[in-house]
Amino acid sequence: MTSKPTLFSGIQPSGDLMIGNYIGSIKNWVKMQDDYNCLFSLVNLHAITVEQSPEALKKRSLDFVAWYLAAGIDPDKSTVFIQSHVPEHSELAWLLNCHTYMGELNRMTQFKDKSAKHEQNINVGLFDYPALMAADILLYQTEKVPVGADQKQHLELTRDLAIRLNNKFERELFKVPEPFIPPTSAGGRIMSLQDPTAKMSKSDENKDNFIALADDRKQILKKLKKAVTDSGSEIYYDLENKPGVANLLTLYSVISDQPIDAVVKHFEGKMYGHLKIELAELIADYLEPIQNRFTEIRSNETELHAILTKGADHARQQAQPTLRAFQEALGFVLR
Ligand code: ATP
Ligand code: LTN
Repeated sequence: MTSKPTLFSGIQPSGDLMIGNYIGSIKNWVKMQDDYNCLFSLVNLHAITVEQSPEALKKRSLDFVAWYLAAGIDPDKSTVFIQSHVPEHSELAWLLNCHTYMGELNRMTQFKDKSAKHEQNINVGLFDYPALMAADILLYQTEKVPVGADQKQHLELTRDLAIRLNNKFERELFKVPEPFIPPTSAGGRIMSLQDPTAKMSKSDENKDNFIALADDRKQILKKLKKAVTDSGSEIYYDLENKPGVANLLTLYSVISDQPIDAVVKHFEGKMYGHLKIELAELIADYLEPIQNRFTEIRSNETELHAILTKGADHARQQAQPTLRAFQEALGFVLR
């Protein structure tokens, strides 16, 4: 067994993986890979809380795993797996359901947002999404969870559940996990290109709102040229009054690995148009090698399946002791 602390994170195979997902989470996964016992999951049980086309879901699942690897996740260091391959996630989710209050789930803003967006399909899974997410995390005695700012509330619920159950059963059933969320100025919340007051989302119907990891140079330039900026013409960082420009500066800063101040200085006396064009080139140059690796990795499905099988076996091994200990605490007769 490893002595490194455990880190867990996941992404739903919905929509087109985009730059916000990369900056808010995957980029940090890669950085933290050496210091933690990492598990990175493709959370398909979460994805079906909104309607998915089965063929698209299947293709996209392998695409996303290939993007993880292309971005720098090393399957020899980290456990990469598909959530549904490890049935312990669903099992623990049920046990947690019986300790999660309706009132707690009712307060979740993601549930409110998604119910408004999918009025015809407000299913029980969508409501219960955070209990499954808590199961993902608690199953592995996770200490760190690198995610974007939109997941903060779900992580607080996960922590509350861990504390509640440890107290109730008077033993340390679960580690209480810490979120790892970059500040907004460092990419914790990348905003939509057309509406910089809303979060960038990979399932957005309007693809002009996000830069997909698969977008080519021409598409990136077109999307950025169309990006909504703010009144005035001076380039400086003001999240409240100039959210559009602040978002572009944040993207520039994170991708070029320079502090925002240096980026603002670089654009002193220049126009919004300069910022957009330079940013497009920067992102296209950054994504190009990742896209090339993606194409290569994605072309070998046998290898992808082998990585996922090994990942699922490894994850199951790590999950079982925690699940059994909780079943024991609940008074289940163990087999
Ligand atoms: P969907 O639109 O399908 O709900 P999403 O784009 O919100 O998807 P998720 O699968 O929910 O993506 O999240 C994957 C990871 O990306 C999470 O860690 C999430 O916090 C992060 N993330 C999502 N959107 C952003 C964003 N705009 N800025 C920074 N991080 C983000
Ligand atoms: N809800 C997350 C995806 C997710 C997740 C997790 C993230 C599901 N389970 C466990 C971190 C840890 C989202 O990004 N929407």
